[in-house]
Order: sequence, then structure tokens, then C-alpha cells
Amino acid sequence: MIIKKFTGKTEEEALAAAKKELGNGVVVMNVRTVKKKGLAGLFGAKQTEVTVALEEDREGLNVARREAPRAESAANVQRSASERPQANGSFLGDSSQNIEKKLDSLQNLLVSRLKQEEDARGEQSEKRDEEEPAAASAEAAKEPEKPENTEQEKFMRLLYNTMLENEVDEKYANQIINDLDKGSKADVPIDYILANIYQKMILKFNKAPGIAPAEKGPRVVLFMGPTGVGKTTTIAKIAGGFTVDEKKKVALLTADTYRIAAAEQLRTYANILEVPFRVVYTPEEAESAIADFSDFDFIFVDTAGHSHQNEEQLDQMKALLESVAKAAEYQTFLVLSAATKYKDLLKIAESYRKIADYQLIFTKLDETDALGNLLNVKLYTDTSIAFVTYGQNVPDDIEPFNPQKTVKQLLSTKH
Ligand SMILES: Nc1nc2c(ncn2[C@@H]2O[C@H](COP(=O)(O)OP(=O)(O)OP(=O)(O)O)[C@@H](O)[C@H]2O)c(=O)[nH]1
Ligand SMILES: [Mg+2]
Repeated sequence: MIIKKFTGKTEEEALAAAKKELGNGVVVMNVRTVKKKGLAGLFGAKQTEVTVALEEDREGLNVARREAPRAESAANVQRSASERPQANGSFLGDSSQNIEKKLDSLQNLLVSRLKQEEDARGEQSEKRDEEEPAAASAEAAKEPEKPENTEQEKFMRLLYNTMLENEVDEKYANQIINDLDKGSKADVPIDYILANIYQKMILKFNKAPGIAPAEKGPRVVLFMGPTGVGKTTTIAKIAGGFTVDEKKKVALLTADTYRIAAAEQLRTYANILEVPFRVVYTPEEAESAIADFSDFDFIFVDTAGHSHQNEEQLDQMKALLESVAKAAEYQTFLVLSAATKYKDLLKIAESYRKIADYQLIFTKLDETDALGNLLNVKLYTDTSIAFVTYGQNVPDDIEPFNPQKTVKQLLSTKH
């Protein structure tokens, strides 16, 4: 594995330099803004620094180059993270710049954790030897001495345990480690293992299309999901970005007629944003509202939160989707809270799968420090995560999903 940094005026320029030198197989691992070296830096000139990785096989052949499409998709993932949501919603800020911590610091953290574990084990066995010398020596006599685990094996076990601590499903953590196992030799450096696993995990989160403008007419975007996960708040955040920063024409509809307060909540946001708002009671009304807003760029539709076990409500949602499909190009988002139990998330994801092809939005990242469910649900549903939200502030507490940042968290210990 080659890991190298390239700089350029833009991310594209830095990536082009990387590809020129290392080929198309490079995988982008990090993007950040840096000050230009020398005098220019003093005057605040900024550059974009891209850290790329390239896999090599033993003969020095470029494996990644042969796997160019896959590696390229990783580059796209990175690009999507630094891009704003579609319609180039620049309102959300360049989240890739938030990744200040380098891969190195993650490695240091893991290595120090490994050392701590070893020290603890050493102390324990010393203690045992002191307490039960006879038993310890009997044990030693019984078992022929096993070869010491290699540093690499210990490191992989540590990464595996860290993933489990972050609530990655054992099944997926095993897959990731096993994938790596095959490719790694006993004597590869630890930073190779870390970079490799980091890259493989990023590849598992494929690029989300995000919210794309329609080819013709307005793009209707429906938000669905369980009660209280933050659907209405998320719509307000997204609508805020598109109207204020992107100057797009946005209209808001709510099909949530179960609670008066629910409609009022969205109406309030619509008033603040000075965008039209309408309550739709039936699928037909949704269709005619869409026709009325035919010269708008985006129509965001809020829906009533309900239990995924409620078949009747799921049928109503299906009817709404069918009407919307007749009236415009549409996309659906399933909004899930990162703080929901894993098993429940899977059931919810599955039941909504029956009625729509959705992208995911994870809310309430601020309410949990274990992000394993993002990877678990992503892999289970084989869809993609478009946005994450991390607080109640409208419109600020939202960003496009950033796989690099999440993978770093999944490989980080909480201590
Ligand atoms: N901590 C935290 N709270 C959030 C986040 N997103 C939304 N909330 C809060 O969650 C609560 C429910 O949000 P709503 O937007 O009303 O949720 P909903 O999914 O529309 O709820 P229903 O319409 O009742 O199904 C509110 O208090 C929000 O402020 C988030 O990312 N983090
Ligand atoms: Mg709501």
C-alpha cells in the first residue's frame, strides 16, 4: 500500500496529480484544506490536500489499477462527501474539511490501546503465576507452547473489538477482517493493515445520489419513517439550505394529518422560510398540489410517523407514493434515528422496503456514540446514506453523509 499526499488549487486538481503519478486506481482517503507553504501561506493562500492510497501486490504490480472501477467508486464516495447535496446544495458546508484528524493519529490511538491491553495481560499473568505457581506450571507443562500471536494478528483483533464496541454487527466486522486477512501477509506493517481496513470500510458505504433536481418539472422528495425520529425537523433543515443558500424554489407539503400540531410545526418552518405550504389529506390532493407547484424546483413532502407494524398506514403511504409518481419525478428518504435499537432498525428498514426504494437519513447522531448501526443498516438494506443530523438546530445540524468521518469513528476507541 502506498499512501501519499497531493496538493492542488482544488480537490480535482490534487486528485488529477495523484492519478497522473499513481494511476486511476488511487483511493481517496482524506481531503483537507491546507495553507500554502512559504510566503503565500502567510497571506492566507489555501490549497486542497488529498491523501490517496494505492494497493500494490507483491510483484509490485498495481492491483488497484486492475480494480479501477471499484477504486474509482471510492474516489467518488470521497467526492460526494466533499460535494454539497445535489442541486449542489452548498448550504451544508464542506464536511470533508471537518476531518482534521489524520489517519496517523488513529493509528497512534490504536497502537497505544494495543500496548495497554498487553500491559494489562502481562500484569494478570504475573499475578496468576504469583498466586498459583503450581497450577501455572502444570498448565505450562500440559500445553505445548503456542507460537506468540503476531503483532499483526493482535492489531486485527483490536480493530475487530473496536468495531464491536462501536456496535458494528459481528457478521460485518468478521467480513471486514476476513477480507483483509486473505490479502495481508504476516509481516506487513501495521499501518498497511489500518489503511487497508479503512479503505475497505469506506468502499462499503457507496455513494448516495442525494437530492437531485428533476430532469423536468419539480423534484418531489418524500420523507418517511417511524414517529419522532426527526422527519419534520430534517425537512426544515434541508429546505432551509435549498432556499436560503441555493436560492431554489421550494414548496412544502404535509401528508401528516394525524396530529394538528404536526402540520403546524411544518407550517411554522414554511412561514420562516417564506415558502408555500399545503396540507394534503388524500393522495389525489397531493397530486393536485404538485400540479399547482409545477414551476418549483423542489417539493418536500412530510409524512406521518407510524409504526412499521401498522400495515394500514403502510398501505396509505404506498397509495401516496403512487399518486406522487403519477404527478412528478420523485425520491424517497427513510429517516431513522441512530439511537434506535439495531433489531428494530432492521425491521423498520425491511417494512419500508416493501413500498419504496429509499435512501437513508440518520438522525440524532448526537444521542449515541456508537455508529455501528449506520454500517449495519447500510449493508443490510444495500442502499446508501445521504444525510446525517446531529442536533435540534435548524438548519445547521445536518450534513451530507461522510464515509471517511464515520469509518474513523467506527475504528476509534471511546477511551
Ligand atoms: N438530539 C437531536 N434531536 C433531534 C434531531 N432531529 C430532530 N430532533 C428532535 O426530535 C424531536 C422530534 O422531531 P420531529 O422532526 O418532530 O420528528 P418527526 O419524525 O417529524 O416526528 P412525528 O411527526 O411525530 O413522527 C424534536 O424534538 C426534534 O427537535 C437530531 O438530529 N438530534
Ligand atoms: Mg413530523
